[in-house]
Amino acid sequence: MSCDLLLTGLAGGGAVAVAGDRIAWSGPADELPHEVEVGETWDVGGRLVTPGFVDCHTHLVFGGDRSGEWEQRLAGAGYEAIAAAGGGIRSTVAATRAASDDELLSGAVRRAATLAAGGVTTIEVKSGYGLDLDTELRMLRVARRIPEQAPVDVVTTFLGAHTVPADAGREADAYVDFVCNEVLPAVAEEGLADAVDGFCESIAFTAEQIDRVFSTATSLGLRVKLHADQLSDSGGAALAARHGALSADHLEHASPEGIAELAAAGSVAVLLPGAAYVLDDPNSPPVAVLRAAGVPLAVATDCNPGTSPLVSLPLAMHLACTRFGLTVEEALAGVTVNAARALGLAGEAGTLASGARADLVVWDAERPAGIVYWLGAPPVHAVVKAGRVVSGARP
Ligand code: DI6
Ligand code: FE
Repeated sequence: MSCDLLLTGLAGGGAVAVAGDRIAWSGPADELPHEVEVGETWDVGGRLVTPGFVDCHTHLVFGGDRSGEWEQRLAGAGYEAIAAAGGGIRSTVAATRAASDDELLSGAVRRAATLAAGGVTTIEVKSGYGLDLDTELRMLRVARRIPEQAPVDVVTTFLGAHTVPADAGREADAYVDFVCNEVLPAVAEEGLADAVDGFCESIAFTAEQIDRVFSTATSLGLRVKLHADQLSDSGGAALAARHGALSADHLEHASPEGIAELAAAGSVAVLLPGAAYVLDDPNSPPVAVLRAAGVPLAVATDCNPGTSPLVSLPLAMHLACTRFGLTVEEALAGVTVNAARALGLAGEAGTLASGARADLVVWDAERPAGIVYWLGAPPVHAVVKAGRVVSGARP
């Protein structure tokens, strides 16, 4: 075995060998097989090295800005009332349709680069602010181009069932027909999405409507995931489980029965504390019930212009610990191994196991808490993406 780069001197005495864009070996330094031929050696000086972080739930591609809406909420207006009055998601839909591809791409790249500066090397990006055929396809094409300009891999998710658009006087059922019969087949035909998501909520779609979207997705060979039980118990967790979802996300109001079904289906629970924080939602996901059921927990930013304008995954980890009661170790697993699993990338991302993509972060910290407790300045020392040092210097 030979490797191009050997990282030694990791906190805890570990070493990681990188060959090409893959991890060749990792483990205690004194167990490095003698036959390994080492190219360059990099002594990281006792620093913590983690897998590159995976942000497994974002809405990075959008037009416009909702800071005015946020000010309205500061003055007492409710999120659901703003949505019902035609603001909220629909205002971002109007701005996204009006934006050019270049405008959409430059905003998304700026946010992706900010996430990357906080240790993220893989990002899931959803559509859902187009809600017409052309703009949904444009959003996904733009998302796929983010890696041309930021050092991240992107996984795309089609979220046509985000809300019923204001135009064409469409009723929810007719809009769901349009998504199933016209948009989803076009998305699948062009290979633009890795998964399909929906917003199952009183202000969006019923479980029966999402059920139809998911059945269509499955028939087209696409895995599903769901915005489930965020604002109310809409039966989202059970619906996700019934379709073998990769993940059910939010879950503030999920029932114990729904959680038992998620556990049986092997779905990941993606916790999104940024949205709970920004909406000042006093409800937390039932973390103790999820833990007891053995549901893997992931943590993501939910970066979106309405409910979570958050571009730091370490800050999402911090909020998951302080607001949702996760331990630091759970938060770390939540942005690595479990986040990768929520994207169908187990073994490929979010792990230092041999064979995985060589995405690594060297932290100016000796222990995970040294990453998570900082607010606003993630202590990234260097980032290795697919075997190449993309930020920070090595001696
Ligand atoms: N993710 C979403 O898609 C919705 N809430 C959430 O947490 C709405 C996002 C928005 O208001 O634009
Ligand atoms: Fe979301």
